[in-house]
Order: sequence, then structure tokens, then C-alpha cells
Amino acid sequence: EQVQQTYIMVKPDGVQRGLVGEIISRFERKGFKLIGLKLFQCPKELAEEHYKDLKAKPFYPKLIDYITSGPVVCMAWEGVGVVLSARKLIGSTDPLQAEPGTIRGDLAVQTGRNVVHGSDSPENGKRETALWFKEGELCQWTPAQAPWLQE
Ligand code: DAT
Ligand code: MG
Repeated sequence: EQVQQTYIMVKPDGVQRGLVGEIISRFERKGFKLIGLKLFQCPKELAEEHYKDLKAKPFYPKLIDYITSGPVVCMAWEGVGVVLSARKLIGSTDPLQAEPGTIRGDLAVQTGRNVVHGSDSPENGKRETALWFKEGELCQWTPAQAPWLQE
């Protein structure tokens, strides 16, 4: 029942393929609250910090090259249960395994081009939101639809 934050990012392939609006809409229409949004060219150091847990993986260098290859769209979303729910909307890491109806299931074919990132725990949601956004870039606001989403 706790309000959580999650960091969602349209990766460079999603931006290049013109999928930004499509991807934002899926979280927006679900009913989560957008508290941060920007187009951003990610510096290598930030990509390395974001993916530091994967440093030992063979695909890590390619992953860093990919994430820094062009602009990304950074988003922070807030809501009760938003972290796990966003992961479900995104689908499995491998788009060929991702269920139809999910973002990766509908819009991608390869793990190395899986169009979107989502935090995997409430702790990482906070960590990644703070990593990608400065404090003044986040907005606390009350959507007009709030009473129509939750009783
Ligand atoms: P997710 O993005 O679903 O949280 P992850 O945290 O395990 O997945 O990995 C981060 C990203 O690294 C993933 O979105 C794509 C890339 N990746 C993961 N496993 C990979 C693999 N086996 N081969 C190539 N890229 C991989
Ligand atoms: Mg992950």
C-alpha cells in the first residue's frame, strides 16, 4: 500500500524508432502519476553507474555503447505498486519471450534492443530516480483524475 517511485527509460532504439509517445501512453493510461520527464543524452559515467551490477557480464560493454548511442527519454512514475506493475507492462527482458500486450512483447525482437528500462525493486526505483533526475526536475502534483483512479 506504500507509494513507490520507479525509473522508466525509453532507450535509444525506442527514440530512434519513434516509439516515445506509444511507450509513455502505456504508463499514462494505466493511471500512474508522471513526476519527471526529459530527453537526455546519457554520459558514459552515468550509464556505467546505472548498470554497475552488470559490470562483469560479457554484454556489458555493448550495453553501455547502446545506452549512450543516442538520446533517451527519462521518466519517473509514482504510485502504489508502480514498480512491479511497470515491470509487467514492460514484459520479459528478452522480447521474444515477452507476452503480447507488453511493451517489449509488442514492439521489440531482441534483448540488446529491448526499447525500455524499468527499475526492478522499490529501492532501485528510488536510487535510479535520484541518479537520473536532479531534485528540481521532479514535480509533486495532484492529477485531476486522482479521485477517479482510487476511492
Ligand atoms: P531488464 O532490463 O529486463 O531489467 P537486466 O537488468 O537483467 O534486464 O539487464 C539490463 C539490460 O541488459 C537488458 O535490458 C538488456 C541487457 N541484457 C541483459 N541480458 C542480456 C543478454 N543475455 N545479452 C545481451 N544483453 C543483455
Ligand atoms: Mg534490470
